[in-house]
Amino acid sequence: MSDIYVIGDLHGNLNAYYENLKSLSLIDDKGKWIGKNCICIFLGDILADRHTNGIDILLKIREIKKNAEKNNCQIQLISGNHDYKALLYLFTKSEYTSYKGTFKGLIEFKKFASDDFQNCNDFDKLRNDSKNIIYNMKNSDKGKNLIEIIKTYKLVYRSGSILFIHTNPTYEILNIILDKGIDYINGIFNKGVASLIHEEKPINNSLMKEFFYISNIFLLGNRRRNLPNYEKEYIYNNIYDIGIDTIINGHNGFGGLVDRFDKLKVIDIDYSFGKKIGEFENERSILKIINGEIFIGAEKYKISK
Ligand SMILES: [Mn+2]
Repeated sequence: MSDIYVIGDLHGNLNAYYENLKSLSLIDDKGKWIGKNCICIFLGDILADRHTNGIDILLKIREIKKNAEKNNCQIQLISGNHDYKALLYLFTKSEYTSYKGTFKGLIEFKKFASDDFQNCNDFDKLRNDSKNIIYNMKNSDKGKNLIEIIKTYKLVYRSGSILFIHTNPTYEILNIILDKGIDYINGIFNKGVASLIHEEKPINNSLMKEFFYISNIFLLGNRRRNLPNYEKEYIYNNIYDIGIDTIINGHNGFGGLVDRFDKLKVIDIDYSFGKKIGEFENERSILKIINGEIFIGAEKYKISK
């Protein structure tokens, strides 16, 4: 089994990106990829979050991807609720946020806006320029690179017996994984994102209905707490029966082992939600799995099997 490195919620903070990757020895001081023979998973909440460098982070991830592949490493990118809201903001007319302060990062799409909006500091107003923003994204090198990496977002990733998702595992998320399977879910998500980006009116067809249905279960229907006891037995046992014994997520800010049910563990690696900026040693949202052993957080404390 390859070693696995996981980076939790970066909230659009480029410094947190550098510090987290450096502390896992995945990049050097210049940001160049130095990891070998591993899987590196970003757990989402990069775009449209509290800081305004999400686009830069995604472009960095696209850049390191090439060197990572040369070193026999895979980069996996999982969508958070904020990344998904960025897509809704740009490519649909639907409501995209109710908590304004936490979506500050949307303003960075100004990079692709027309001249009239270059001094705009209100992302609600900036949305009026979305036609130009999309046009300029599709017709600039930077924008094309951004679209390319956005199209690689997944909703869920599995490596061996470990499942990676953005939010805490709700009953609905685990049930749809049992029902549809991981490849199917990611397939719908990838096709849906591509359709949002590339088609003029992608909304009213069965693919898009299913895309929104599945995305909402993973990213908007979240209950920000652990599964209540009455929901655990059936769903955890069935998840364990398909070979999954560990679920790793970000999003909640619980930080650490949050649940253990028989042989199934749920681990949250978001240490910076709502309170910290994620730049400092004790705020890192990271986890590594070396030779099957799990080490979590800034102290890299080991979780017993
Ligand atoms: Mn989140």
